[in-house]
Amino acid sequence: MRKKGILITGAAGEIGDAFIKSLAEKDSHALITLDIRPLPSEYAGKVIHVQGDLLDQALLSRLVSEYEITIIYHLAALLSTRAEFTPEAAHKVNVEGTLGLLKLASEQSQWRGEPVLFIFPSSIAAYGMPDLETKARFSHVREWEWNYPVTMYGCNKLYCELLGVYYSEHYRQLASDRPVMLDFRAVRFPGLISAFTVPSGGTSDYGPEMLHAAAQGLPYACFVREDAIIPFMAMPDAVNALLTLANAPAENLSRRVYNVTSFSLTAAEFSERVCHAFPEAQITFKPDLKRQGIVDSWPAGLNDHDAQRDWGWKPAYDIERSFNEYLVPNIRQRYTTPG
Ligand code: AKB
Repeated sequence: MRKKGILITGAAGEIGDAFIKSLAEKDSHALITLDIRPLPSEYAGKVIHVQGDLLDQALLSRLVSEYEITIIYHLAALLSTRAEFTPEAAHKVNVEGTLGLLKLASEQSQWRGEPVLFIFPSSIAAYGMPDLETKARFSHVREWEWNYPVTMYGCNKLYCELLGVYYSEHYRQLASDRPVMLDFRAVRFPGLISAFTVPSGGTSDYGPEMLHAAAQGLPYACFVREDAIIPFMAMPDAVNALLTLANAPAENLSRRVYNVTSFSLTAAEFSERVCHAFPEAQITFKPDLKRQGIVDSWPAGLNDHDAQRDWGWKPAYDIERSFNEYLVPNIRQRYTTPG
C-alpha cells in the first residue's frame, strides 16, 4: 500500500519556506517537498525532499508510485519580473508545470475514488488595469473584473486558474461516465512580505527590499514612484489563507478562485513606515519606468468579500500588526543576531 502524503512544490521558495515550517508543525501526513533547489538542513527529518524538476514526468510518476497524494500545494512559479526576461521558459514552468500536476491530480482522484485537493497561489498579476485613472476608480477589484494581465506571469496565473476550474468541473465532459474530479482552489495574493526571506524575481519586491535593506543599514533605491500603490500581506497571513482555504468544507465555497488581501499602501507610505522603524534608512526613489508600468497595471486593492463570507478569511496582521509585531522586530533580530 502507498503511504498518504501531501505534495508541496516550490518548497525552497519564499512562500514554501514559511509554509512548510507551519505545516510541519500541524500535519501528521508525510510532507513531500519538490524543488529544483535543495532545502535548508533545518527541514531534514521533517519532510521528504525530492530535488528535481517539476517538468520531469518520470520523477512525478515515481512519486505517485510511492505515495498516495491527497493534497497538492503547488507553490512553484517564476515570478513577474524574472518571467519577462525569459517568457517562454516561464510559460514552461508556470503553465506546463501546472498542467502536468493537474493531470497527475486528476489521475490520482480516479485511483482514490475521491478528489485530490489542489491548492494554487495565484496573484494580483492576474489583473491588468489599463491606466492610472481606471486604477484609482476601481480601487477594490472583484475576482471577475479587469482580468487583462500584461505580464507573462500574470497570463500564466490567470490561465492556470482556468485550467484548475476546467479539471475540477468540466474534464472529460463528453465521456459517458463522469470521472472523479480533483478539487482545485486558488487564492489571488497581493504582494507578500516575509520577515525571514528576501524575495527575488518579483515586481512587488520593492516593499520587502526596502525593509530588509534598511535593517542592514544599506541604501535602497526604490524602483517605483512614490505614489505607486498595490496591496500587500504579511507572510503568516498568506500561509494561513492557503491552509484555511484547504480546510474549508467544499459546500461552503461558491467559487474556486478567491481574492485575499490585507492592506494597501503607496511606496511613499511604505518608506515612511520603514524610516519610522529604522531612522537611519537611506531610501531614494529611482523609478524604473518598465517595472513601474507593471506595478501600475496591478490594482490598488482587492475586494475579498467572498473569501470572508465563504471560508471566514480575515488577515490576522493588519498594517499596524504587520509592521510593529511581525516585520520590524523579526527583521531587526535577523540582522543583529550573530551567525
Ligand atoms: C510578483 O511580484 O511577481 C509577485 C506577485 C505579485 O505575485 N510577488
